[in-house]
Amino acid sequence: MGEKNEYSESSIEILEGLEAVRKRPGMYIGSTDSRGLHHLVWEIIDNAIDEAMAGYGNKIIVTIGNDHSITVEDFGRGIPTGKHKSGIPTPQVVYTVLHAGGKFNSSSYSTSVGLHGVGASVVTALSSILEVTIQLHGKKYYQSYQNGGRDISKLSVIGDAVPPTATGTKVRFVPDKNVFSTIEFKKSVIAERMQENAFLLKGVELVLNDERDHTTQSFKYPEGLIAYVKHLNRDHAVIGSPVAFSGTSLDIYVEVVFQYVTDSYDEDILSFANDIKTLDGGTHETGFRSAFTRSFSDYGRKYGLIKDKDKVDGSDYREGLTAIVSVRIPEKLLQFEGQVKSKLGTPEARNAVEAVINEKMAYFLEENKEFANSIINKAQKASQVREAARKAREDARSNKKGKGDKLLLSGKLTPAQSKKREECELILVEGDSAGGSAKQGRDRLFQAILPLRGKVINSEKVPLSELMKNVEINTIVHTIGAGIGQEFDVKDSNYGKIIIMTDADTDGAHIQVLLLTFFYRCMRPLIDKGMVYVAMPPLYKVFKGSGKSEKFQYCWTDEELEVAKKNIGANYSIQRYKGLGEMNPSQLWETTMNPETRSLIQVGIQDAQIADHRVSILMGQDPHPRREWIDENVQFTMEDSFTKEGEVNGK
Ligand code: 1YM
Repeated sequence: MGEKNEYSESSIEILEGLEAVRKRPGMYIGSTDSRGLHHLVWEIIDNAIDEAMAGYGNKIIVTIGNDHSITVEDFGRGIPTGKHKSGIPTPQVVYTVLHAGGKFNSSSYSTSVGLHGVGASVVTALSSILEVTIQLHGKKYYQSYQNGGRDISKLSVIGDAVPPTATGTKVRFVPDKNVFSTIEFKKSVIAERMQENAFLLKGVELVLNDERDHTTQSFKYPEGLIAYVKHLNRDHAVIGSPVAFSGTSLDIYVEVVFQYVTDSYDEDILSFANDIKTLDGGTHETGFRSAFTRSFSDYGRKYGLIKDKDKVDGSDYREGLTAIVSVRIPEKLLQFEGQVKSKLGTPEARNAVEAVINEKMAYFLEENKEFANSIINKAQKASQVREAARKAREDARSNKKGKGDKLLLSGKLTPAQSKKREECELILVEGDSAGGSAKQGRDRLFQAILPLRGKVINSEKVPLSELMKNVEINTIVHTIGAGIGQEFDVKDSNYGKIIIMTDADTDGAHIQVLLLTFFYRCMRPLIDKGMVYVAMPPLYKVFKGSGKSEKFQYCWTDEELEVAKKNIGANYSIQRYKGLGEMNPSQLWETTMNPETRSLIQVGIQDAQIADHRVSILMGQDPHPRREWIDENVQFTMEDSFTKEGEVNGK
């Protein structure tokens, strides 16, 4: 192979002229719109990235000029300035000779393996000017290619390197405005790509200057992929810190980082092969999935957490998972698939990833039993929801004769008249008697009433597959009509608001907690979208005089009661409402259901999480502390845990 530079200089194949590129730019960069324009930037940046990845230079500076130029500067070895075997200076070969198939860059993990495919000369062909400045051997070299590479200056020394030991490459180009439909570079597009590269190039600083608005952004992540996962999960509630593994197997270096979130069912797996994003996954991702599943299920079986009858599958372990899988594969093994080469084909990558995960994950789970147990528990719930969803779909299919029939599953639902689903409200009412008042008092145009008899089943104690057998839950699921669990699609909801209306007492609080837990676990998008509310019946009615008086006031809190007492004067009486049933239909409408006068509390994700957590604690083995605890702590009044937003107290 000889010395590196010699090798590179002699391995360039000359295949085509730049004329071909100028004639049919789309063939080389995909399109001549904004996307194609940015392709030019990636070509140049990728060369700088390759150099940093090979271990040369720890900073890359990109500048968007206010003259429609882009400048990329790195502090690597500098493109060799000697003559290529063809007699042409190497930089000129790099920037004016189309190459295909020939290996440009000898670093063993190079990204430039015909992926970004086309090479820097394409940028020259589609630019009015491209200039390269190289610092090497204590000198500063310069060459320019103008007019799509038709006019080429001599490669010349224009001064000394500063400092004399400095090395690196700087390229500036201005895209040809006659080629592109736009020559406006988009800061956000460039920044996003640079940030992604910075996560992968642990510790290398990528700086983006924009001369148009005098801004500078810097991306540098000594934590690498760990920082990437944190970044991806930045707006989520996470479980613990990211977990990171790395190791080498079959000559392939594997790095995996993952972290779970509690506020999403989605799995978000990003994969990279030699720092190229593999949007369509491939063998490394397959290896990750299978080893990940296997590690958890081996552990679960070993400790008797998972039984053979459990139908936990891989996707259940990946609910709420954010993961990055990155492999470095020697060039000779690297192979991509698919039209856009966005899928890794290297078969060894699967085995390598599996080997690394199997080994490291087994240790990790043993050493972090609490985490392991909680994820297995979570996966079991996910599998139950999946199973329940499947059953529900089957039931719906066998029951459904025509559209809308699923609503008839509940004999108790009093539907709303409006066909505009988003304006309709489903009011879940505790008890048949309050349900009766609510039916009479409601606005039949948009309010549907579903009375819930007795306690809603406790979704913590009962497997979710059983949950669907519970009449109340089953009725709710079919009434909302949007599925359950992973199958849930909020777009199909028959209602824009789901309102939980219970008595303001312990049992009512209990029902609220159970329903919220159910929505949180099984219909989370309803909560994410702020469609779940808790109704607030008043606690008191204060009358002037003995109680027959026309003058009275409803109070929702003790503070309001105090104010009301003062307003009314010395002679008052107070009625304390113990349940919705104590109100007649018109009182119920006026105080709790009429959008003009009612108080609703919009349930936020945190409230639901708190409810979920409470259920987990409360519904454990020992029943005794339960009621006590609920009495003391669960007062779903406005002062408590609910976020008070959306509609509040219209009085
Ligand atoms: C702003 C763009 O292109 N940097 C860059 C490119 C090269 C090298 C270093 C380099 C590579 C090698 C040896 C090698 C390239 N060299 C060639 C070729 N920044 C930018 N930095 N020495 C220097 O791969 O062995 C092509 S790219 F082929 F001329 F060696």
